[in-house]
Amino acid sequence: MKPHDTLPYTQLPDYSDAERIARAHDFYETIKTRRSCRYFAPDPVPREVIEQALLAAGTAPNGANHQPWHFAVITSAEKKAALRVAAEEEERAFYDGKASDEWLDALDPLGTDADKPFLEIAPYLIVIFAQRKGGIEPGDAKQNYYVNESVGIATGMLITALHDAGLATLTHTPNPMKFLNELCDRPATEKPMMVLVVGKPAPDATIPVHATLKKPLDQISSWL
Ligand code: IYR
Repeated sequence: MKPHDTLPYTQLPDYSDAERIARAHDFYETIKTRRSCRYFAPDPVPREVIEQALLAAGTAPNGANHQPWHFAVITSAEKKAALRVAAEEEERAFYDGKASDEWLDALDPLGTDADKPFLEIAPYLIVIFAQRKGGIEPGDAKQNYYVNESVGIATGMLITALHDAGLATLTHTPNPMKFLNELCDRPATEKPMMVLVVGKPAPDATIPVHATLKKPLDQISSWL
């Protein structure tokens, strides 16, 4: 390594192997109950939960530590309604012709369609933007690196943090998403990546059986 400013890395607890194994099992038990939820309760959720989850997301590994993300948190009924109108218009085009038959067949077991009432029911819509340019200091316009990877990891950590707080989420991806820049007052240099719908699940929420079928370890990994 070349000389650079350093600090000792002492924050990781030195668990025993048994503790590590137990914790790995416990975490899997927690995270395996995460589901994409399409039925939300209108109940309010404290803003502090969202703030802490966003701070957790902001610790994600990323290119050159430029942290190339922005989270626009929509809470106003007017903005949610406007987002729903725009998203449903695009979803109608998608489901009524733009999407290939193969794509629609793949979505069939999820039961999704162009109706997105949850966009007005859930207490929070977090619109996630990727910054192609930025850097570390506010106002910087440097090149950012590994932007999609960085924002993808941060989004995964955000979903995980919200799940850990007992909240349901849905990654919603209207296509195309350009309308989100204006709606959220974000510059054209930022690319909207997805809308994360956040809240409590409705008491009668259901999940598609299809979504519960997870590939076993021997299919998702190889050991060399
Ligand atoms: N964006 C659409 C379609 C959609 C696409 C995939 I791939 C999904 O896993 C789910 C939905 C929608 O939100 O309905």
